Amino acid sequence: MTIEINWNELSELERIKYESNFLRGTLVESLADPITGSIAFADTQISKFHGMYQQFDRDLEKERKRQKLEPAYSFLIRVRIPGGVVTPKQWVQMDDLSDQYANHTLKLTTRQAFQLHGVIKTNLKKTIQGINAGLMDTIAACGDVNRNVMCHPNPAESELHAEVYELSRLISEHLLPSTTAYHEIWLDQKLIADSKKDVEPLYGDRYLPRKFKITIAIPPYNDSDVFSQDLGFIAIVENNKIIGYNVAVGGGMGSTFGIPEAYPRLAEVIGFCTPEQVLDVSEKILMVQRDHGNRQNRKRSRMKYTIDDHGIDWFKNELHKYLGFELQEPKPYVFTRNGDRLGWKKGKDSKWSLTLFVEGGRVADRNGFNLKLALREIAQNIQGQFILTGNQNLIIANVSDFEKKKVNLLLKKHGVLPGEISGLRQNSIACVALNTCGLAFAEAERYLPSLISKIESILNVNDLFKEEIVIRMTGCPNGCGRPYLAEIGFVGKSEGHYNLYLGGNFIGTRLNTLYKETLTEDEILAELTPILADYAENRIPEEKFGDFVIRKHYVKATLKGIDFKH
Ligand code: SRM
Ligand code: SF4
Repeated sequence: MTIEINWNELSELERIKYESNFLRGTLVESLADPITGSIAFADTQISKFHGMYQQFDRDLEKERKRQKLEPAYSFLIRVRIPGGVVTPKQWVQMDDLSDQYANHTLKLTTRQAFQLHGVIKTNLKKTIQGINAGLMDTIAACGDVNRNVMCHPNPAESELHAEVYELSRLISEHLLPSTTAYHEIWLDQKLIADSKKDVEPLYGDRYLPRKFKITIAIPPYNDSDVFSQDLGFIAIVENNKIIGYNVAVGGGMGSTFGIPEAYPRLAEVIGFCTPEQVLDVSEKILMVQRDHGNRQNRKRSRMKYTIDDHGIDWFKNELHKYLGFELQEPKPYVFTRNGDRLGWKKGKDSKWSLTLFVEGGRVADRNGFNLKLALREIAQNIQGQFILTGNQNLIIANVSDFEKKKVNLLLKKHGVLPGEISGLRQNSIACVALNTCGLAFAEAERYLPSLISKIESILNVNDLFKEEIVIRMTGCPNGCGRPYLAEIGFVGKSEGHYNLYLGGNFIGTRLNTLYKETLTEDEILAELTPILADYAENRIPEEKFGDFVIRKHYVKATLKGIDFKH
């Protein structure tokens, strides 16, 4: 029986996905079109499922318009790396590709993935082939599918961490789309003559209503912001063994100015499952969202809204029907922090790991601070692993005593061994924003470092330089740097103007609250100066900044996403 689809009721993307013939669209034709550096509109949507976004250089926008030229189109390519783990060889491969085809930088994202920026259309295929030659891929790194699966970032830390890393890989593989379009288009694998043979048993022919995100946390570290994800697993450890996972559903950061029905929301813990049930639970939660998510309005199509529209009890019941069994009662757990713990640490087998601060996740060589070169040489000289964290940082993991010395020497040689970094900067995240992000209203990655330097002057006066405070900035309300979980959050409103949010907590379990709107830099500093002075003077021992601003009534705690105001 065929079901009639009333396309008029659905978002335009639904038809594009349906008509794409399992993600083929007219990508081959678009790539071959020599007239333009862009691809057809429908292909810009379908290419996301293959791990790339069409963009243009926004710094050149006005000048190109003046010269009556089309925008300077290029693409970002996102590499799927479950758990963020790559070999040193793969690091070198990515470094090579960034120089050959991209803008000579690597971006380490907030979801433990690599991004290459500035790849022009004629280099797309070569770049994707290069990534695949390095045994990585970009499948489902973007699009209405399950995205890169995150987890606690250091499998070298202990057997428990290795176990969650392996699980993140398995979940990622299990939820991949099955279409062969990627292999045909990018890797020149044989065209399937009758593409009707393609089926998507999990996703169906219109895939998910919207993107879907998963992470796994191991308490006490909430280092991948488990409550910001559609689906979060919280490992429950007894006698040094993972006995299972609490299941949290319905997180998401995206919101929109002027649309109150689009808001950030924290995931809720709905139960507990055994390690053997994780794949099934992931699959069935994704299927509930596939079948019940909103396909009319993409502003309301994330799973967080499916849950708020139908209620958490409905969602749980529905999930239990799909599963054929019930989740157990959730187990107690405690988080003590989010963010990364920087510096050298000894892990299992007496091997060392260095968590290195990478400002804004941008790996580049600048003014004698040659991070990119240093990491390349390190990768050429050690075994072990390179691990991208969920906070845009990098762990050089699993190295011997001898290799540790080499790493330190190479960092020093290239000017990277940092002086002391403030507790604020250590806990900073900035999304990409300008010049590549088409949705940015304001700078983030290119601006936050200098704003932090100015806030550090205030911290110094108040003897707070070492105090760890979570600060995050995004260039628009979509929330790519998870700003609504920060103790100090900035969201770009227009060029040079930001909303200031206060009152997220240090453990990533509370949304922050709008404190002041549309501030310039001078206004930001003027607002923060007395609050930080008050904090230094009047906090109770061990009190974190985000808790202090609530206790002192600078803002009220946001208890539910639906109450979040811009
Ligand atoms: Fe994001 C869209 C960059 C993590 C929520 N995100 C975008 C795009 C692709 C802009 C676009 O659609 O044209 C950005 C590309 C900018 C560029 O030039 O690179 C972009 N997002 C990023 C990255 C690179 C930010 C970073 O600096 O690290 C992160 C890549 C992650 C990855 O490797 O997959 C990134 N994005 C996130 C996160 C954080 C997370 O996943 O933990 C969020 C918030 C969590 C969530 O999904 O709710 C996030 N991005 C969005 C949204 C809002 C989604 C929503 O529900 O409303 C958009 C816009 C959209 O989808 O319509 C978006
Ligand atoms: Fe772009 Fe907005 Fe995401 Fe920043 S938060 S990368 S400006 S979409």
